[in-house]
Amino acid sequence: MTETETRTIHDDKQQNGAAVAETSVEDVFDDTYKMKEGPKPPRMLVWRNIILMTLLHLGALYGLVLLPSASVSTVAWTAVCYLISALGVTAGAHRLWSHRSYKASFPLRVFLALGNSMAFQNDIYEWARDHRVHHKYSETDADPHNATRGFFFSHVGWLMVRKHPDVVEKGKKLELSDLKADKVVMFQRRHYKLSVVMLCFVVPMMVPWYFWGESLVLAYFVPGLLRYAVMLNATWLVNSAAHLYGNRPYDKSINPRENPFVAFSAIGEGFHNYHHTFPFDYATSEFGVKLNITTAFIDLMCFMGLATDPKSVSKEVIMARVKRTGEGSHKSG
Ligand code: ST9
Ligand code: ZN
Ligand code: ZN
Repeated sequence: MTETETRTIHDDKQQNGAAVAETSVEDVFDDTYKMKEGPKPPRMLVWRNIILMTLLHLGALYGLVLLPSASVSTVAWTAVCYLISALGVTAGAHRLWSHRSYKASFPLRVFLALGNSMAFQNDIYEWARDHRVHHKYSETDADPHNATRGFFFSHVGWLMVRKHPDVVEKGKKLELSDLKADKVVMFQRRHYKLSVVMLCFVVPMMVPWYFWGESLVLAYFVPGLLRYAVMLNATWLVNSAAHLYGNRPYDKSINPRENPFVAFSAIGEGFHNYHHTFPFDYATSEFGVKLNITTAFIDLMCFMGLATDPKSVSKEVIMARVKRTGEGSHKSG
């Protein structure tokens, strides 16, 4: 980002009445990092994760077989669980805690932390630490899901091996004091395992059984395992597909791309060339709520007074960037 762009964004915020200092979040690409020369460290498989991921996906397949026999209420409940857990990642761990792209009140942070435990994608602190290091050292050894290592590694393979030492080395130097100071984040980290058991598995299973008499087996496999596995894969597609397939209207020098299918399944997180170019924009896109339920949700929270100070980028700054570094595929809507 040029100095003029930074200043324009800052001016925009002041015009919008947002009394926030320029973000200190370390989510901007650091081109001074150079990967170490010589042979790469050996790949160390983590068999526990490989086995658990395989079992989860087999369970999800069985959930798919059971799906036609689920009641309408159970299908609707599965969608509700998908939405709440997805928001805990998109509006919570990602746009709020990783990028600080808006401010959230205490009740909203509690809701997002509960949704985040329902999503079972590591606690908010760990998720945001890995995500900041992903933006700062994108597509290098210090990126936890470095997409230059291929689709499978960036999708799920990175969760089945020990991290590259540079991820840990660079991650330890990140500024994370904002996360440590957030009581909701640290409370969720302290009670993470119990919160996951309750919110990712027990609650999704017990509600259909208790309230409308669904069988416990179906309620475990459909709103539980199937919903969890689909949501995980929708998230992972941002790291894999949206780093490999799609247009690059904002910056052709980086891998992340605009991918409408990923945007749809990840409730607004597939506009990835825009997002890596302007990581502090609360909408992660210049097109507002289009294919972007998360932006609609944050707008609603702002309307209700539960969120404030959404940061966005002016059209002039976007268009200047499109002209300067885009590949010529920019569309106006
Ligand atoms: C999951 C995460 O699925 C998904 C994240 C996706 C991110 C997507 C981003 C895209 C944009 C947003 C889009 C959202 C869309 C949502 C759509 C919703 C529909 N910095 O990790 P360990 C240190 S999780 C600094 O064990 P190993 C640290 O001291 C799924 N330090 O490393 C740490 O200790 P602690 C369920 C770091 O041994 C220690 O090292 N979970 C950093 O190499 C050890 O850390 C799983 O599958 C860092 N970045 O093991 C298992 N990293 O944490 C998850 C580490 O106590 N993971 N340190 O401070 C694991 O089992 C392991 O992490 C491992 C690596 C085996 C992968
Ligand atoms: Zn990315
Ligand atoms: Zn991000």
